[in-house]
Amino acid sequence: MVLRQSFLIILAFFGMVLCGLIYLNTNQNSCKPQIIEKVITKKNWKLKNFGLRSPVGLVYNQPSALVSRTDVASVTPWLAPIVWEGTFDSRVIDSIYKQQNITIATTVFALGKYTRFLKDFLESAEEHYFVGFRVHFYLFTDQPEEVPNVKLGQERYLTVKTLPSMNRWQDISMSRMEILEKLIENELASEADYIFCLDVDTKFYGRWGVESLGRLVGVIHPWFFNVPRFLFTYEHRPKSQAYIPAGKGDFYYTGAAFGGSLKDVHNLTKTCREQMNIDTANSIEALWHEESHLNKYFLYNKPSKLLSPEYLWRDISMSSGSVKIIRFSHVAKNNAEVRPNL
Ligand code: 48C
Repeated sequence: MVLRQSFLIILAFFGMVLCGLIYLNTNQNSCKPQIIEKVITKKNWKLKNFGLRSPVGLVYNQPSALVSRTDVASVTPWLAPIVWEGTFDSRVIDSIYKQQNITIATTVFALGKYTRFLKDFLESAEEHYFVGFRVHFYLFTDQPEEVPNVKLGQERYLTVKTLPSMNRWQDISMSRMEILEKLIENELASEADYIFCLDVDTKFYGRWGVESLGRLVGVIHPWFFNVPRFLFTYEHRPKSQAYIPAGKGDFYYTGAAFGGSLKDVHNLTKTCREQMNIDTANSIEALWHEESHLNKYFLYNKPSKLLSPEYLWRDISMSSGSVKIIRFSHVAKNNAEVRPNL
């Protein structure tokens, strides 16, 4: 009797093991296509990893491990460079990136009366913005007929995309995140290596070059680079997805210029769009719209490179001690006159 029982127990055990193996095998097989499919469909927005190859024949001054600018910080606590004039050698960095066949996509939005800024933006970009490198401008506007005819140099491209007009300037500004997210998803995967998203009521006055390239790039806001963070205009209402608690925050980044690799900027724009949708559903709009969400994102997803306010100044007429060169600046405008009235 005992012998019979033990035989049955052993039989049942091996039966379960066999079933388990069959189950695993079939499920594993059914899992496998999903895993493989995920890998195949996952877009390959990898940054081309060229490294920092430097040409043999390049002649330049000896760099110093001891001497640098003492009036500004050139690295963050998480060891991201902060780019200021005098912290890089443009010849060295150009020679490094010249060897890489890169394309920088650049988006700019000009709806309503903001089309008036396009001529200066594009003409000054031709003079100062990634000069000598391949740049593809993507210009979004509700009035394609108002796009000025600006002569672009070699390897410089402009694609105009038409958008419906919007009544609130806040909506125009915020809608950029979703449009950028979809542009990267649908068009840029094979077209570009880096992307920068810039305000159009701006003008270039000095070099903006490959020293600005990086995985995830934030620009320090010109009004807040030299003040304590309790003065930063973060969103401090916990109800908003852009909420940053009092006493928290690294820098105040501008929403008028940001960029990086396609993969990172896609994640940034997607996250900001999702957060803004949640706020809308909760009937709240962050204090400074997508800029508030950008600052929340950069607090928890630290930029790998920061650009000093040289890269987005407040107004060309006002300079400041540590800002030795103004490369790109908002232009003076009458907001009431130029923005759509509600
Ligand atoms: O294209 C427009 N039209 C508008 O009426 C308002 C904003 N915009 C776009 O959004 C421009 O590209 C602006 O640069 C950007 C939002 N930024 C500003 O309005 C100010 N620089 C704060």
